[in-house]
Amino acid sequence: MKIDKVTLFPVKMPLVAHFETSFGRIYDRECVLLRVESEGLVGWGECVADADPGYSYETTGTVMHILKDFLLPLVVGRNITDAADYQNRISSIRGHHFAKAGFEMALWDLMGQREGKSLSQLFGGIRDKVEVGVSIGIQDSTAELVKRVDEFTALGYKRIKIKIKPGRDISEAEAVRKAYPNIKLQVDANSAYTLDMAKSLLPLDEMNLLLIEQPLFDDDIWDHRLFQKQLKTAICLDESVISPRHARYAIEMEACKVINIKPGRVGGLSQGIEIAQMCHKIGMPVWCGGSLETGIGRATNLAIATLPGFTMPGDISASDRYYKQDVTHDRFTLNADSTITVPTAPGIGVTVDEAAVKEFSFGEYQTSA
Ligand code: OSB
Ligand code: MG
Repeated sequence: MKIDKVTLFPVKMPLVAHFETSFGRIYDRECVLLRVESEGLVGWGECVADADPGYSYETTGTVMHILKDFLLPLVVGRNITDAADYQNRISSIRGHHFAKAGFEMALWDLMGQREGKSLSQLFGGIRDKVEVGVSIGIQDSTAELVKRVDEFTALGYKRIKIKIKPGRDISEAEAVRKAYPNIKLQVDANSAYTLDMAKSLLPLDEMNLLLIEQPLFDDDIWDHRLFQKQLKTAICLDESVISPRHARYAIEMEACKVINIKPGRVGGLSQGIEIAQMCHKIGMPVWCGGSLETGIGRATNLAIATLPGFTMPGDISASDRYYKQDVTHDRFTLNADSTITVPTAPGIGVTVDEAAVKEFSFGEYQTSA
């Protein structure tokens, strides 16, 4: 695909409700959207950065910088044959996976449109609906958290994830477990504990959780191995698995029993697919994580989650859970069986509301061949 023109839109979108993790609370979500023109087609991608370097070192600002000054000059005006060719061309850039993944997403959209195939078809997906859950942030009180869980279970979500942090962990999980003795429940610490502090999490091991997500440092694999040895419950790595290579390290070290795949974090859909295939081969379950995506990233997350290895519910909730106004005309809704239907139209399979993109944008940038 000859890359003719790229427009970057850093956007700031109000969330329907604040979202709090162990690294902070947000009321709006920032990300960078890419509009890529190629051979008369328009493809869209989403870089899942945020305003602050809380989840990752990448921010809206670093994504704009890396794309403008380093990545786009390597691809604009070039003929890119596929995702492998793209990854090869940008391999001189270290890190910055959100930036890399955003352009790759737009490339997949273009390739799908050219071939008249949906992303799920291009990836070799095997389902038309994906089992999903909801990720609930830290609330002002435990009672408030249980109320939020009540609301989401009433909407039909059959898998609940709650965010935890030191001092707001056992009490929160216990309260939700007591209110819902049989619900699929998991917790996410977003790297808030040291191995030493993690001893305080041992009571979680008696609460029949699906998994404990990223309890230790964001760049750690070894200490997770040591903590996993102390638990019956599966540790799931999120932040630490930044590439297929890191997934292999985690598997070989027995640092986890499950992996959360986020295409952005691992540097692109192609890299997420590689991890999924690696895990599927050895029978390690994976699921698709989320980063409060717009309709663009949500569509591609659904597509990758149709691959055979994705056997656990994803953090891919309905559009209403995040945004009153999205940047796609299409909105995703929850089916009665706690699934979301995967787009079938060519490419990402959703249509972008360009007026909404412009409305949320705070400084677009354009470059062409
Ligand atoms: O750690 O999984 C995470 C959101 C932003 C950053 C990190 C995470 C999350 C979520 C939300 O848990 C998942 C979603 O609903 O998109
Ligand atoms: Mg996580």
